[in-house]
Amino acid sequence: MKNIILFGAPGAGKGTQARKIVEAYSLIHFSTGDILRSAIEKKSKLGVEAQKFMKKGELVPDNLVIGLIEDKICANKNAKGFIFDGFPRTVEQAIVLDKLLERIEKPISKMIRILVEEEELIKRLKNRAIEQDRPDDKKTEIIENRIKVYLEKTLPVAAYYKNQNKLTEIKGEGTINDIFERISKIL
Ligand code: B4P
Repeated sequence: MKNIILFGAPGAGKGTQARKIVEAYSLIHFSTGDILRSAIEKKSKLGVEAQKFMKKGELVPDNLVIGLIEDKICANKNAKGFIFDGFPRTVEQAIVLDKLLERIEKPISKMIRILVEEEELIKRLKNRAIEQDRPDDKKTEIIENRIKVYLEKTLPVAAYYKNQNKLTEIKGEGTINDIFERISKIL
């Protein structure tokens, strides 16, 4: 079983690459961002709560996000593996994920961190605002806050997996296919 975490700043291309990996390697895609956006669309209890944080570019609280992962892992115990896209985003989330995977004896195989310069991230997210109409991409202040939150709360997760010798970093600039090739070499 391969359990891979795709890691990077907002707009680094996690979702874009995760979709390609899932297709090529038949892994299960777990994107907390997609799940939360779908909950917002359905106006579920989770969605109403998550929207308050996402529209400001803040992280959704751990207690709301952690329940999602438990359900998904328990429902797919015999899968070939998972691609975790946008999760874990805090060290607390990483600790819970490790414990859950330990229970089924299928630990994280690798974290792949996609490195992209801040100027390029902002450019991509502004383009995405036009293409996909995502409210958290629309204002420069919100994008900047998401990058700040990433640096403060999410970046320590890379150090957490580096300590476990599971971190690999790749350059995330170039064409989508170039980056996919870099990831494929690692996988
Ligand atoms: P996410 O849905 O995870 O999205 P993201 O970080 O903004 O973007 P991603 O890196 O996936 O970029 P993409 O491939 O789309 O998070 C959204 C929000 O949800 C968070 O801010 C947070 O509030 C909340 N949330 C999610 N998970 C959470 C958790 N675990 N805990 C708490 N809160 C959580 O690429 C971006 C754009 O670039 C696209 O338009 C794409 O087409 C383009 N692009 C990609 N690769 C490119 C390339 N090589 N060249 C040019 N453009 C490229």
